[in-house]
Amino acid sequence: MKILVTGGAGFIGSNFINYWLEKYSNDKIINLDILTYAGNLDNLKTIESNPNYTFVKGDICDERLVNELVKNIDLIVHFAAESHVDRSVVSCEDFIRTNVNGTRVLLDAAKNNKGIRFHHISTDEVFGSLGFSDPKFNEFTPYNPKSPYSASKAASDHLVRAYFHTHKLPITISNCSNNYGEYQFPEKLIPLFVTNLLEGKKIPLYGDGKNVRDWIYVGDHNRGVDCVIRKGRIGETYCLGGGNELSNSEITSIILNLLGFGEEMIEYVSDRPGHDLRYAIDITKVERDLNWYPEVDFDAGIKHTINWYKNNKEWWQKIKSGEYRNYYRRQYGT
Ligand code: NAD
Ligand code: TDX
Repeated sequence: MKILVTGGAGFIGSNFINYWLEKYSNDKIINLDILTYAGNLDNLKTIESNPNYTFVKGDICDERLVNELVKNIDLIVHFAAESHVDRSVVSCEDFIRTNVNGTRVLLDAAKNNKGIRFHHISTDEVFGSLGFSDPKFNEFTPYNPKSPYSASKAASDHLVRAYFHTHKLPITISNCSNNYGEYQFPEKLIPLFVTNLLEGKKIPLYGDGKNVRDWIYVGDHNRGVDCVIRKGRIGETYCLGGGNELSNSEITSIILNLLGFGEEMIEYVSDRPGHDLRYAIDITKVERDLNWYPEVDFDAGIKHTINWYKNNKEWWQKIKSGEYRNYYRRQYGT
């Protein structure tokens, strides 16, 4: 099989490429990534000389390039996106451009070149925000995105489904909860807090810290994507989640304990505007239909992740001393 992966130099996409080429060593992957601040070829060092892997630096919004690349492709796995909610609060122009129009460009290219299967990577944030005692999100939950990021992802999900209904494009969608693991860009909660503590810096907890997320190890997410690609029904959506609901305060305490720091390292900062209270995913459908369930328990996953950041300081120090440093200064004034 020949696969076009978009956004394969990011956190989840690079994990997917490493996973896929190890498991399906005869498949060929083209990785189309423009290398925004979040794209990093260091994430792909172990496979860069694999003859079945090709990297193309380019924009998913570039119709000519995308049309060229999809020739002879069997499957598109679409990870490329602007992915950070806080950035979408500051400005959402890039989010609309990449997440909405970029997805449209890929869908058109798939439509115009018969026989291409399209798998779209999406998020649980399209469903909005749960109260503490609300039932979890599932495949029937109405869309109700609240941030500019989640609104752009919801728009892309709707477009993908519209191309299935209107043009009979063979699509599937997966909506996953919060990922964690190695190579996650240190702007997201877990890698930001871990790397700050490793540098002896404080950790900025938004609001009262009571917001809840459902955490999944990135490798479990990508095994789920694999199951949806191989066994999912065309036209359908699959919700993937880790079954690990934790408040941000709970996550913070776990990280502080594992790194041997106390609560004095917490800096309570103003809340994210429009901060979604709780995400949680009901995985009944994927367990029943695809026999998929997360395998990495949170205690083991977070220890593994923290150790990875401890042992790979060069990877994140390079990022934090570059463009990201200016971003961090703007956000937190330090
Ligand atoms: P990331 O920000 O780490 O990586 C995104 C990648 O897309 C980067 O390599 C970037 O260079 C690339 N990219 C951005 N704009 C592009 C463009 N115009 N053309 C080509 N490449 C472009 O993101 P991530 O956390 O790995 O998320 C990947 C996907 O998974 C996204 O679609 C995101 O919405 C979704 N998702 C993420 C999570 C999570 O917890 N991180 C959870 C559920 C779903
Ligand atoms: O410095 C911080 N302090 C803090 O309290 C950061 C960066 C975050 N938080 C809080 C906000 C959230 O409640 O931690 C929680 C997690 O925040 P993020 O890591 O920014 O993730 P989130 O906003 O939940 O979105 C993530 O999961 C769903 C990904 O970034 C999305 O791409 C994915 O779709």
